[in-house]
Amino acid sequence: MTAPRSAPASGADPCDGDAILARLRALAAFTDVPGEMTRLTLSPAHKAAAAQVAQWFAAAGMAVHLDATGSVVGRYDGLDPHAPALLLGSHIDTVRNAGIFDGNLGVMLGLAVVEQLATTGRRLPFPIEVLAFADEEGVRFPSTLTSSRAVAGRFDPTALDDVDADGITRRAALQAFGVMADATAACDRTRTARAYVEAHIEQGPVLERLGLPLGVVTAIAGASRGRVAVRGQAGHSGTLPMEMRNDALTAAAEMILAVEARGRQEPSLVATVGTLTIPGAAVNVVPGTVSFSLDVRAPDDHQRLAALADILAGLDTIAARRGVSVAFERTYEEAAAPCDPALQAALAAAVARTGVPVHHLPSGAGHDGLSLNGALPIAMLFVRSRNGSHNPREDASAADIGLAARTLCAFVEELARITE
Ligand code: HGY
Ligand code: MN
Ligand code: MN
Repeated sequence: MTAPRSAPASGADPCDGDAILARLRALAAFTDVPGEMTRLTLSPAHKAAAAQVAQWFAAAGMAVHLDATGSVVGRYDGLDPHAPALLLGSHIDTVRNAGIFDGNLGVMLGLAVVEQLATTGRRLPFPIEVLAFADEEGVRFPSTLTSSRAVAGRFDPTALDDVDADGITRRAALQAFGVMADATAACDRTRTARAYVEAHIEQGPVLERLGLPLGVVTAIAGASRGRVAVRGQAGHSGTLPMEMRNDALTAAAEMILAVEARGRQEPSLVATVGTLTIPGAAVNVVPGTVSFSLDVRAPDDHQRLAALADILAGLDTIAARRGVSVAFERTYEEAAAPCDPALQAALAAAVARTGVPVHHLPSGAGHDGLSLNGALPIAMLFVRSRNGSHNPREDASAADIGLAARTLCAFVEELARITE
């Protein structure tokens, strides 16, 4: 536990959007791939970024520790140190060649709230904790949300045996990161926290189209993820007649288009194939083995599971017709998570206080709040973003970031008011 140090420099405005943006850019320097934002969970860049976040948390007057899943946890005590804490934060792991806002912005906004309180010496009736979750994107290992699941008391120990593309287990990666991988029970906050509230860029076009800087999230879409393995018969591309082929790649190609077609059938459903792997690929070899990822999401769980069932049945039909085998391994499943109505109302009141029209919207993207569904009340504040997300053009303005910081500050004061 790092001893809390002094509050931020006097006179600085913790909610200044340009200053928060500057911090995000400084944090983006911690990347595993120079020239782009790639910070996979428990990587060297993640460790350096976690150290930097811990330093900022400590400078803001928080007591800081690294939890057993690699998340940085900062605590700013309240008047009653035994009161259940309000958890703020987001994740600092990224996808490959990401933007600098996805996840990281929510952590910097949680930090800004504490800095604002520390600057004025304000203590709320309850503690605030800011979490920089270590594992939300699920890019390096097959399972994901392990950090927030640990906070929800739902950590699955089998995730420690997940293996990355280099054959490194999550357990080994956590040990190299410097944490006790088996101590996740201590992460469980279900009895010592009151709520989890995350600010995040919207990552979609809604707020931009409406010309609104902020949005209050109603629910987070549920998701099913997995890996599809297609096995045919490898062959010589020059000697194997077309009618005798069991080509795993052309079968997979037809399957991938079938996934897209099913996803298009309903407006709020999405179905995506994000990765395609062809082991031993060569220009003159008919592929015998292919695998691809599957990501199916919807705001309604029945809708999502029905679509997944249709997709898997469609893969079987294509496989039978083409004389290949197909197998689906589910690697991730989270039900849709409704946001707490009282927290939504408090967020909406805070948004209104900043003079911004209140708009409620669902989240198609997954977030750490999915893990906490049912364990803690959750809520999310969306910040307008441009150019989508999961790409380096992802963007949010300093003005909107400043507005989000002030809104979160107003939100915690609103929570304090209804608590006192
Ligand atoms: O996949 C998601 O929706 C999130 O960005 N991890
Ligand atoms: Mn995110
Ligand atoms: Mn993301």
